[in-house]
Amino acid sequence: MTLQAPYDPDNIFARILRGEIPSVKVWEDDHVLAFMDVFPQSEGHVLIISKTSTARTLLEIEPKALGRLIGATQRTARAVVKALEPEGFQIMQLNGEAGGQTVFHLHFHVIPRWSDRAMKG
Ligand code: DGP
Repeated sequence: MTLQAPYDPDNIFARILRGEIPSVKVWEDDHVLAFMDVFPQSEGHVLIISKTSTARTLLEIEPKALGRLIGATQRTARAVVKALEPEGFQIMQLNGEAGGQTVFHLHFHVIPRWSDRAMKG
């Protein structure tokens, strides 16, 4: 699948947004949703997505929606750090199949990390 493929309205995250697939929500507002990753790379791995943008990758999202998504990612990281007190964290954002992306609704990962716990993924 190329980076330019059209947005699939039945991708997993679109279905989560429509409530067709359950998710463990961390928080949401009118523009963004943060929810737990079902295949976590560490305890507290959270995904953040836009509710309004149908961008598949970082290349497509318009600046205002991107700003909201980045702001939500920072708020999520703060909440995860407060709750779990990791020694560090990773922000991950993958684009295209060759870039490791598996769900084609743009998303950011917040992945807490501890030096004494093996990294998954
Ligand atoms: P990426 O590889 O960047 O496209 O990440 C997609 C992430 O989505 C991956 O870490 C696993 C997660 N994921 C896949 N299916 C589901 C699902 O049905 N529910 C939730 N909560 N996460 C999912």
